Amino acid sequence: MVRPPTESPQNKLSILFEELQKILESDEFDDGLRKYLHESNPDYLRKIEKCKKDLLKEDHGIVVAGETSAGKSTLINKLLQKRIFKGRNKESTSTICKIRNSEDIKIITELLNGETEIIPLQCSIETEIGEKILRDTLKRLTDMTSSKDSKDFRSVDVGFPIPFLKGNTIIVDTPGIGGSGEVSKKVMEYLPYAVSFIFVVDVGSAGGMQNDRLPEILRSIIELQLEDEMPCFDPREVIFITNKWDTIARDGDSDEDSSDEDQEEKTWIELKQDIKNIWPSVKEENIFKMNLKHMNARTVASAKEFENFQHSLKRIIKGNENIRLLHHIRFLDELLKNMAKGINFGLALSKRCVEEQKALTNKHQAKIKDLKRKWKEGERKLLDDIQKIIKNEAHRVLNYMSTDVGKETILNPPEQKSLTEIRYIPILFSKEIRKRIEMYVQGVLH
Ligand SMILES: Nc1nc2c(ncn2[C@@H]2O[C@H](COP(=O)(O)OP(=O)(O)OP(=O)(O)O)[C@@H](O)[C@H]2O)c(=O)[nH]1
Ligand SMILES: [Mg+2]
Repeated sequence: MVRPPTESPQNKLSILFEELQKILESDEFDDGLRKYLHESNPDYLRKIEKCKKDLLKEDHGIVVAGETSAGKSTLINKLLQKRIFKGRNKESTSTICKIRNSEDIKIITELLNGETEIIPLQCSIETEIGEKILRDTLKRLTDMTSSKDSKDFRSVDVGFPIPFLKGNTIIVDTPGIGGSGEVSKKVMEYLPYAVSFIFVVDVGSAGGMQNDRLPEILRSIIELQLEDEMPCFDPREVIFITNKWDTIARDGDSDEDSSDEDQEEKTWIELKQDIKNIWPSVKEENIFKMNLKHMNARTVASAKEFENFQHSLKRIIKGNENIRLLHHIRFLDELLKNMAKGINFGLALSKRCVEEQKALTNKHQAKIKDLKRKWKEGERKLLDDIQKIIKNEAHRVLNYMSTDVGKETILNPPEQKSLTEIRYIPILFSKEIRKRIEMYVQGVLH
């Protein structure tokens, strides 16, 4: 597949993703931040990888897909108002055909082995002859009924002035699903490059939607989406064209009581329900009822329906302009915002820790200070109390000692000899008196 040029915005964005990836995987990116980002953007590393891969896809393909002979190539002719493909009654489109807006008419082929070749075309698409030259060239390159070699191309890229195709949006014609295996494989391989789909359903084919091979593609698309391989694809913007309503039998097979119109209306309601069942996100206004081959004055309803379809398609094309770039820029922006939030959150958390620790230390210090203050106060009070007790006790003792009973009890305790019985030798006598007073004081203090 063609890669965007080095200087292209896609490439620059891809480099940005690569740098971000390195930062996110480095040790500097701490676990707290990683955890934060996992919650805001689950699986962010895998998604970045997918973004990088998706940005390398140059094509914004609106892929026209459906069963063989459903009318895909006819639809594209109608859209371009040019008969660039020849309608065939049997399986015809053999390869992916990308149709893009380009000032000059040009065709580039890509072989299955990746080799590309420019096919020179000297004509103007605005002239009938120029249109025929292009049709004949494409017949040779994309139509298996004309050339067996056309199967060897992986894709054929055709450009000419198509004003309604904006940006790098392209319309992609695909081989029918249910055709020869090898061509179906090309469609499946191309699915991840699609940003939108137009599914064409042949209402006249036996069994209608029940037997259609379309659900195979739809299932593959759902799987690709689940694997994040089509991040820019919006399943609500899928278009279903139910085609070939003119081929529905009006031969009296229907109930006797109901008219052909009633029967057609019943089929239409059932078909819409079948489509909603297999693609629940489809919008009712994106299911169209058409006769692509016989769109003329007689089929006014079909022509009106085609106009509505063109409006829807133009809206989708406009919505898909630079879709890949915008989608991935939005993801990068969200990721960076969440990283910033995560970093701020981490900073706030660590700041809170420091502040909390500081507050705790202050609290402890205040507590210690308070304890010291209380201790000082207590100590003083205690000393005061002791002093008071001592003072009071001293007073009490002094008063007691001053009384006759006191003097008698202190100086003549029962277990000691009476002072009157002690021989009076002044030094020894005064020593004895001091000893008896001390004995009393000791007794008071204990
Ligand atoms: N009766 C009828 N035939 C139609 C209608 N639309 C397309 N056809 C015819 O159906 C045949 C197949 O049409 P294509 O446009 O080649 O179909 P396709 O889906 O591109 O087919 P492949 O490329 O082989 O998968 C052609 O002969 C068309 O003319 C329609 O509304 N009614
Ligand atoms: Mg075709």
